[in-house]
Amino acid sequence: MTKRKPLVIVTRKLPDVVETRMRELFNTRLNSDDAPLTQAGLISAVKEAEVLVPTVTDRIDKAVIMQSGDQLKLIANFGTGVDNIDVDTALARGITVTNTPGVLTEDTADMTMALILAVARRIIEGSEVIGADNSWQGWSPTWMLGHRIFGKRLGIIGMGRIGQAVARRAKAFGLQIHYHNRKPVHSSIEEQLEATYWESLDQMLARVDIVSVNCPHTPGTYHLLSARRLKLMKPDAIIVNTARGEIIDENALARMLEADELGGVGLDVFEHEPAVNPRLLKSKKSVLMPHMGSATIEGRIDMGEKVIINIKTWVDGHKPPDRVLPAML
Ligand code: 8YV
Repeated sequence: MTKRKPLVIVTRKLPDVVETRMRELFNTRLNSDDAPLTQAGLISAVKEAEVLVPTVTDRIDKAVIMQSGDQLKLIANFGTGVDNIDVDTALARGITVTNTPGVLTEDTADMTMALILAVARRIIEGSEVIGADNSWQGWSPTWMLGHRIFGKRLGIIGMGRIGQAVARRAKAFGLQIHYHNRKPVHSSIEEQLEATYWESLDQMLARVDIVSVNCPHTPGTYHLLSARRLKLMKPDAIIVNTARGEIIDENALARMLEADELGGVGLDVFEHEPAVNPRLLKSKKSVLMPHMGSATIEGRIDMGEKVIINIKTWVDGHKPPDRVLPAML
């Protein structure tokens, strides 16, 4: 007996191998021109789909979920962060939500280190001096000086998979690892990373030279780096964010950069993506990236594979492995 194939609607273009496999397994509707769906487009999708595969660019809010048909049973997010989905409303309607944890850990940690180095060592500014028409006037002992990272203190906010992957890399670069988390990590991990736990984020912020944001965006972490907290930091401190823009009060951050109250920032994510605060754009001390933390072909294929496994397990009548549970939010 051949199994019925559920209608799976995918909101964005995914790597070819992922799309090919999805087509083999499911009745898959793809978005080959990759144009993001409007809210109205998302509503029509949830009226029809049994499984919706959204990404960070889709706002699956209460209004969307409340208009879904009874056939919608699974939202299999292509991405780890689920702040684009009203998970509580979905769960209350009996819709399972899954994500893709683990497979973008190393790539995101690499991007974090890249931003730390880019800001501290002025990599982008230096590269722009040569640029297409080489305006370099020659070497000078006092020109283009950045800051050494070896021996400095790194404060990681959020010591989950990505935070720990950042810590492993940072330790190899000679940084001292400090972290703030809801609770301390296992003592064996702390020992291995020689990491110091700070229950008080305020106290950690005042003492570190570099801050890396690696926690999820939840109601509890919205503007965790508020104007007040940003002011606690050393005036030459660097902040790097590869998590979600909403965790930092972006206006307050821009104001402090303008006032020369921070050493620099490296941002891969923004509060109102894809819009970027014009004041951040103007700052010479900012390195800005268009949400590329997990942008490797390997990572995106692995994410697709996770989405497929979650859907396939559900089709086969089992609990998908990467279910998002209320305790995680
Ligand atoms: C993804 C991310 O590219 O997985 C996440 O949470 O932030 C990104 O790296 C994006 O979310 C895909 O939906």
